[in-house]
Amino acid sequence: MSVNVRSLNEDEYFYGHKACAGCGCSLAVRIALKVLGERTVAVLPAGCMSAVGFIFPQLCFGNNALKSTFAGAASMLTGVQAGLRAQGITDFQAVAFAGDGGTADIGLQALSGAIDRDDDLLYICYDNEAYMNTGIQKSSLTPFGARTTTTPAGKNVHGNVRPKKNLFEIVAAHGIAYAATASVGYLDDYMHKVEKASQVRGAKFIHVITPCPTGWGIASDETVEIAREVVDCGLWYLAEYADGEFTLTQRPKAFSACADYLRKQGRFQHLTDEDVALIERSRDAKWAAIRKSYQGL
Ligand SMILES: Cc1ncc(C[n+]2csc(CCOP(=O)(O)OP(=O)(O)O)c2C)c(N)n1
Ligand code: SF4
Ligand SMILES: [Mg+2]
Repeated sequence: MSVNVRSLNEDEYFYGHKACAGCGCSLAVRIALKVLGERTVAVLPAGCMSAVGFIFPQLCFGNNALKSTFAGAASMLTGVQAGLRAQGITDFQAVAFAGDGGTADIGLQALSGAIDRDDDLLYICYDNEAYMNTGIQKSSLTPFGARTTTTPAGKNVHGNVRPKKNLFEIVAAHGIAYAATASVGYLDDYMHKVEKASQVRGAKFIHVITPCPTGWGIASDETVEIAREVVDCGLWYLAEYADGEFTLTQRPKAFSACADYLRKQGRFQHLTDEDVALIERSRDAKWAAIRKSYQGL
């Protein structure tokens, strides 16, 4: 039987950390570790989750955990799991928790190498859509129109002018054993995917959307609601890739309005109606492509 809220491990492995109230990223780390269990070795590169988790002497992991260089989460995890196996230890899970900057930008080469070697590891990218730990700078997973400290909103330029990188499809294009997208707004789906990944041998990747109240300009009790809305309005989608096929794990019947999702967040307050219409058109184009190549509709 697959894991659910009732069967989820009651033990905590990520607690007492210093994340902001309502941090969606800490929820993703906490829940994944509850699914993976105590015999998990976690690697976290520079980023909010390592910054809030490794504050000596208040270390916050109940399982083994290491901090890596910003670029090197995947390669350190390769070494960790190979080292354990060399000692004859096989009853463990190896997982990385890396941010969008640490994954889609500086860590992409190490991740690509680990997938290419089909190393037996799970790489979870928690995506808060900017370099939050260093003060909200744009990454390649920052969405179009978002205001960050490096993509300010003014009269002529309305925040980020580039679209969000298609990281899930880039990872899948490696022919990886298992990859999935998820959202902390749909925790059952996320838990199920973490569990599924833990049962697959080889390289696995999960890209989970994790709102950041501080960087997104939302209240700390809106995290889960916003993480649901981004899926419901079609700006994020829940899917899997395995055996060479893409599958949707949630079939949206009708999208809610993108404007409702965007206007709730401080980082999108400057958007004009034309900007919102442009975002909706690019959502529709993305979904036209999804409908052509994904199963499950
Ligand atoms: C080589 C290197 N460059 C820059 C930094 C500074 N740095 C630490 S965390 C961070 C931002 C990380 O962003 P992301 O990966 O999205 O994680 P988040 O902070 O959002 O959780 C940066 C730029 C660093 N530690 N190492
Ligand atoms: S800045 Fe954002 S991602 Fe970082 S700890 Fe705070 S809420 Fe979490
Ligand atoms: Mg980030």
